[in-house]
Amino acid sequence: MTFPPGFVWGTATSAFQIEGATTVDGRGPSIWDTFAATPGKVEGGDTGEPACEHYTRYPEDIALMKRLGVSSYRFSLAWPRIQPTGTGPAEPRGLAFYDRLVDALLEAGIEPMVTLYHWDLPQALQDKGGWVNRDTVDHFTEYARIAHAHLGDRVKQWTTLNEPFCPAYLGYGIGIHAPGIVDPASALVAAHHLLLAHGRAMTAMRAQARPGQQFSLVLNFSTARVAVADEAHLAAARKVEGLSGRLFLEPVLRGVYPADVLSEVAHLNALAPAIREGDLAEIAAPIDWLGVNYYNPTRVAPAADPLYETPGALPGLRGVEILPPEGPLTHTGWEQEAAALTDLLRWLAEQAPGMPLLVTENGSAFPDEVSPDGQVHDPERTAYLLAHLRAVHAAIQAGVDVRGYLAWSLLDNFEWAFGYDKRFGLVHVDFATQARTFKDSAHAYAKVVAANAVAPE
Ligand code: IFM
Repeated sequence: MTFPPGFVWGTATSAFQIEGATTVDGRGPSIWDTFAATPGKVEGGDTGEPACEHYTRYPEDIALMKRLGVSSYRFSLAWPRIQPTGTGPAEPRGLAFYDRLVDALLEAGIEPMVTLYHWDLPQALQDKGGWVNRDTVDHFTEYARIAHAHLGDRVKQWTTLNEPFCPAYLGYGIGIHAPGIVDPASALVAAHHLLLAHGRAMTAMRAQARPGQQFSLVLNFSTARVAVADEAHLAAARKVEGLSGRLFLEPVLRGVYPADVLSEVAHLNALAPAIREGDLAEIAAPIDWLGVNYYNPTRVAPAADPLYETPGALPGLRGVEILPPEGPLTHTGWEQEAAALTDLLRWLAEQAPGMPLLVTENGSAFPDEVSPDGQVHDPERTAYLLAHLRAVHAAIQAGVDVRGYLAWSLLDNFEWAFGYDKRFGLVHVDFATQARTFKDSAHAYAKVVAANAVAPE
């Protein structure tokens, strides 16, 4: 099952999850430093230290990418390294780290793909309300301008945000991510401000862009699955997909919030009042491609009571039951269904005709250990990886314009509220010694990359 010529193969990470070195070279505290230092917020009391010590070990990590054979590396910049308090002049030592990283990637023949925001908001901005405060939109735009002006002579691929769903809904709605606020209305306001920050930063970067640069947004999607395709079940699925996916997608593609989603959340009286004239036109600034993160489907059913307040991350959702996932599950308790990725990509192609898609994250956590033979045998991850690659191939065969696949993640890393216990890496990290070991899944991925093809099941 061969992929198109020029198909982009890569891996993805994010700053807070791998860098460590949270107090060096002028870096300011981020909301994740604060959250992780708060007892009970992160499993095992884990923090952003040591993570993978990527701040100093990046040459070794680039060597791992070379060994995988990938041509692209998606990583994020830590805003608090570049502007320690979120505003004001750039910290040269923070920029210098990303200079070293980008230069070393280019030297290795690997294309850097920069994400500006993967959830590590400077704490000083959170102290003023964070993403609920509209001023954060302009601060983000200024940060984007600084980062893009500095690295734009070498970096061609720019993504504004990774998965705005997570900082908005998990961070402000149910509080299981930083900054730990539990208020569904704030979640919707944060979502709007994140989208506005995306659009405004996109326009600011385009205004100073060099030829050949591309700008994008990365969204996460979880296909809703129903046991019975009757009207009530399909309506439940539509509500879930609306609040989790279309609320972020449609304003970017079409400059409107979906009417059904606006009406679903109207009782919170939060989203509509946050929208000002001109916002949606800004959010709809054209993107060059859409990044798609997919891990698992969500099983849904209608609730008996239409006003039943659905527990979980979706702010204001009513009348829907989120059903338990069906096994075998990954270590994060997520259902595994590769066909849902094919369906998702096909659906996106219908939603956004002509828009190139990249699978910017996909992967699975399993409790891996280094075996006595010195290897890491991870048959479940290998099976998950190959099944999802076949699913991407199926979408391409069906005519979807998928340009690349970036495996999550290069390394085992800090998996947010789960701490270091949930391992998503193709490469195992022993956090006590920082030893890196290729897992069997890494060997399998390297084979696929080398062949530009995945073997049929
Ligand atoms: O580790 C995260 C990543 O930061 C964002 N997308 C999902 C991954 C796995 O949970």
